[in-house]
Amino acid sequence: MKAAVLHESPGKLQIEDVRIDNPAPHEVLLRVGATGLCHSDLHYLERAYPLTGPTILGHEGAGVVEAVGAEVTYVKPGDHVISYPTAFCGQCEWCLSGRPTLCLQQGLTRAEGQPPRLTLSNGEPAIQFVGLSTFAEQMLVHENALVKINPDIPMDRAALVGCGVPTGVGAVIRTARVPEGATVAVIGCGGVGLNVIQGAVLAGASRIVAVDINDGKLELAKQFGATDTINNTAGDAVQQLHDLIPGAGGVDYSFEALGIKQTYELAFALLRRGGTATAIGVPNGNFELPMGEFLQEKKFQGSIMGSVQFRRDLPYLLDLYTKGRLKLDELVSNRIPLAEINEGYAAIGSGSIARSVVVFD
Ligand code: COD
Ligand code: ZN
Ligand code: ZN
Repeated sequence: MKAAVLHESPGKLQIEDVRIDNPAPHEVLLRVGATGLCHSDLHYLERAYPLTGPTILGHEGAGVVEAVGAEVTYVKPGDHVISYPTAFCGQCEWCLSGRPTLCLQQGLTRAEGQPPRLTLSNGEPAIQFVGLSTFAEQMLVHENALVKINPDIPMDRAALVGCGVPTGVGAVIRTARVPEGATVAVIGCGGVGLNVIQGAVLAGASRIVAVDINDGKLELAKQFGATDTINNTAGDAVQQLHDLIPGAGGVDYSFEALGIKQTYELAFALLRRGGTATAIGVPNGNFELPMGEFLQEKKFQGSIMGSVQFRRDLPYLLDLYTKGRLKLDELVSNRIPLAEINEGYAAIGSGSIARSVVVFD
């Protein structure tokens, strides 16, 4: 099968022939239908991340089951599924306390000494990114990384529910649990930030202020439900917020959906007394917060994969889509073949792109 391999970081993806193994007892072989270009993979292409070997990236995907291991009972060939990066072991303290996105993920990958799931044509094993590697025609994953979906949902839209949609919506409704009527600011209105905005709409936020450096992305933000926009290259964003909501002192909830020091610090600076900042991005370095403001009960917290329980929440999100309460069609700006994946990433900053999706025939 063909797959997009990263040999060094920073670097470009190379399309290569890769051998995929047969399913072990608890594994499932998938034919990938579609996979989204999330910024988290781009961090590996752009920043110097230590790779332990040639890596097949991609973590936002949907597909059809081709074969299952001897012990698999959850799915059968022909089922449509979405994969999720935080597979659950079902036995650790976090799984058992209802927080599977924090699972230690023990025993879900192949043990040392077992044949690798993925092998390059020169015989070298390929690293499987977060146990998935969706930038490929096929995937071999643990059954606990999958959720079954209604086969009527188109693959390109289903793929986005494998990361961007739950990461953004979940940060609002599961991690921060934003109450009705609260004011919200969202920094970074890309594939994930637009879904934070959708989450804030679902939560019944009274004001949803979108912050971005790109006017095109701010236009998209309005289409997804932002009530106000701030271009933070056009003057101090904190002052612009105070002008938009006079006398409030900031917002109740802010969300960082990019992953740089400046936007981490901005997320905290946009808060009013008692407010909560939720960071989704991984910062490119350490950041500083004014410690005195913690005496005003301001909070700063992280969110991974929207804190969702994916076999409960992904079908819920697809149900909202089916009922017209969640926008997925509008998220897919561009459909491309795997061979154009580097060009797809080069276009991620374009104002008209919400998400580019690789589709397979
Ligand atoms: N200020 C405000 N907005 C900015 C700035 C800035 N200085 N610079 C860029 N932006 C905007 C861009 O114009 C764009 O609209 C947006 O930020 C970024 O959008 P995308 O589409 O490039 O990125 P996403 O939405 O795909 O990804 C955002 C993440 C936060 C998920 C990602 O960057 C990240 O940090 N991932 C690591 C964390 C992780 O692994 N999460 C779980 C899986 S995703
Ligand atoms: Zn992602
Ligand atoms: Zn676990």
